[in-house]
Amino acid sequence: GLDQILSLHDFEAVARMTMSRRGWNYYSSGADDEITMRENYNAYQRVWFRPRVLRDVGKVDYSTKILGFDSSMPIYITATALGKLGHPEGEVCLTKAAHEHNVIQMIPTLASCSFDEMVDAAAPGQVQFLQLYVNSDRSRTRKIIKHAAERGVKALFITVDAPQLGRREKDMRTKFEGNASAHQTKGGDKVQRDSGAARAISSFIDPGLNWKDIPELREAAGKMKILLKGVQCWEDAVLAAEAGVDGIVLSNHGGRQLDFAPAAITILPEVVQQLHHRGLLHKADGTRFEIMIDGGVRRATDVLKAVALGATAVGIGRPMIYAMSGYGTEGVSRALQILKDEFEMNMRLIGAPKLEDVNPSMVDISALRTPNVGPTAYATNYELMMPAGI
Ligand code: HOC
Repeated sequence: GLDQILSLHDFEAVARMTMSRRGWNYYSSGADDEITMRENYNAYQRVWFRPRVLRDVGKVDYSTKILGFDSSMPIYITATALGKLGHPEGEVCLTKAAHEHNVIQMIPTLASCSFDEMVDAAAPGQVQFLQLYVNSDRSRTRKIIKHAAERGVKALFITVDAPQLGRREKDMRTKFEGNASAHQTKGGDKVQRDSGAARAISSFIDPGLNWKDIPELREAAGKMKILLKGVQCWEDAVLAAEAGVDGIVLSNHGGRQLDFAPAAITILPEVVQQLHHRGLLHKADGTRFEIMIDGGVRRATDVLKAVALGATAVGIGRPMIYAMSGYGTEGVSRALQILKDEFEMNMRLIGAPKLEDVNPSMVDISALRTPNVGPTAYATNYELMMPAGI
């Protein structure tokens, strides 16, 4: 049962054993040889702490603000598509658990639940962000943005790492039989039903999207914050800051798009440094150009490493979907509680009473660029990870 789940890994083990083959193949797959997907996880093992002692850690506070909005911890539930492949209630489970734990949910464009269902499931005042794929038919995109603003969404995350779908062979081997017609483009492009869930839902996305489109999207966003999700090098981080967006997510889409894209944590230090050198980290109004990262996060220690290196917050995707798949809202809630417990303990052990204390001096990144040698702790042996009695 749920009480035997001790870590985010355990949810993955349960999901693998209990999910439909289609669901598992969709969520767990990465692009090509899944090198980037594994590297996302492995890279965190090359960042070590420099713990401090005697710092009065009787009380620790890991609450923070993300884009100015309160969050109980420096994480958010990032967008993942097709939640009902995991659980019949779909993404509203994420919405409800996010509220219980005061964390922010990023609503996915390609969710199984409708956008309105996810907003309706939110508690009064609950902050939600929206991840957005830009449609080849821009009037549709403008309509979505307008509706999001009317429904109180606080920030838009424009996905920029997916001009075309990555090749996830595990997913492609499962035939998609869902009703994908809603996602057909206006021009009548055929949805390819015979090659995986991802391909069936992605044909409307505009590969022509480019930097010149950003001002218009910025304008359409109005009072909502706007960020680019899927930046993968410092040059583009600089262009994003110069384009006047509110921040970026360094992300390779969970290793599902370009294989051999770098893990976000490995490029975070140079992104922060280059923005800092150009005076782009702080905006004229005193707010920060926020840098978030995602991919491969399974532990609060991973998040603390990212925070130490300058990330505002870290997106967690697959682990939340796995928790939801096994146990619905309760599972996601448990996953978030596990992370809170891990934050509390690890902030004590590194000697950081507050998140502001988690700065670059608290990590040693000398091994960051050295590839892992030999087997890593990446848990591919799911039988070993499986908690007893499940
Ligand atoms: C070209 C569009 O984010 C996934 C989802 C959907 C991908 C659409 C990509 O499967 O990673």
